[in-house]
Amino acid sequence: TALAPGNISLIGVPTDIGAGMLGARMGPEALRVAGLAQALTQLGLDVKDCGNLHGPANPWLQAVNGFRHLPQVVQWNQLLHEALYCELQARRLPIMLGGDHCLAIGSISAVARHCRDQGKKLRVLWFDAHADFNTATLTPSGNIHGMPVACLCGHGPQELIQIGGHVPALQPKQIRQIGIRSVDAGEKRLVHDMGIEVFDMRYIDEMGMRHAMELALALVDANTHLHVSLDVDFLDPAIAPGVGTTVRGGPTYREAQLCMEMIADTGRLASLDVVELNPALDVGNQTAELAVDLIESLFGKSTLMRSSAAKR
Ligand code: Z70
Ligand code: MN
Ligand code: MN
Ligand code: MN
Repeated sequence: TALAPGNISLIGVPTDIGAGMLGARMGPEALRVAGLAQALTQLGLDVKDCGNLHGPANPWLQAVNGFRHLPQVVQWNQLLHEALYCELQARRLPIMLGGDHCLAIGSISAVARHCRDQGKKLRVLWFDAHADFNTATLTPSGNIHGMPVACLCGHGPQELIQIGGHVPALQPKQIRQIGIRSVDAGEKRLVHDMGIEVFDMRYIDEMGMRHAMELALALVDANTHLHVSLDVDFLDPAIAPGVGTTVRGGPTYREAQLCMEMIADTGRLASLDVVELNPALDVGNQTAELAVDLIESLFGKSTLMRSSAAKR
């Protein structure tokens, strides 16, 4: 199987502007300290670290009309949208080092724009404990990291939903959510009504991660751009304590590795967000190290030359 393209760009997005807790702004450095660039280089990839984007500071204010820090979230996402779109146009595979999950509005809108330019199909795999489908009226917190999927699907403030120039940036049928286990009441209804395909923990318990991933990756073909948005709180808190909102009962190390390996096998990974890592809450740097470990698998580290029988 083909591996992902060989030119990687790391884009640091050091912000916690959309989160309910401070600290995710340190995520990019923790991933660098955990050796992300070196690990990818060892796999034979050409890695360029673009450094960090510089957006507004976190003013730590109350929500206004259902949104906390909306103007700052808009600025960060506009910056990221442009930076990422440039890397994609330069035919590089960008990895967003987050930063809280609100950054997916900027990243995925840029990926969607790139796919429209190139006539590519887009598939977004959203690994998260949360559905991140809140709106101003549904949100219990006003934190915009709980809203990126809704915004990408056209439900959100004008300034955020129009960032890619095309509203909505994304169709619900382009998204698969995996690992979901904490969804707010109103949010549940909306995710259902939008028709998002969700492989929640109940599904994974009953059917297994392999089956969930086979379906999540169904119909991915040579003309598909695969975007992975990895919220570290997807993982069980026993292995990933360094996140702001831990939810127990997440995937194990083995299940998470399998997800990454099955994605690597498609050879279609074309962009990646790694978000919500909060080094202030981590034990040592173990969650960042785990993220690097999983990213290595995503880029084919553990993939042996497998017979077609073993693959099936
Ligand atoms: C909750 C909210 C959330 C991430 C927490 C939590 C959302 N549904 N997302 N951590 N990554 O406030 O909207
Ligand atoms: Mn491309
Ligand atoms: Mn999230
Ligand atoms: Mn989450």
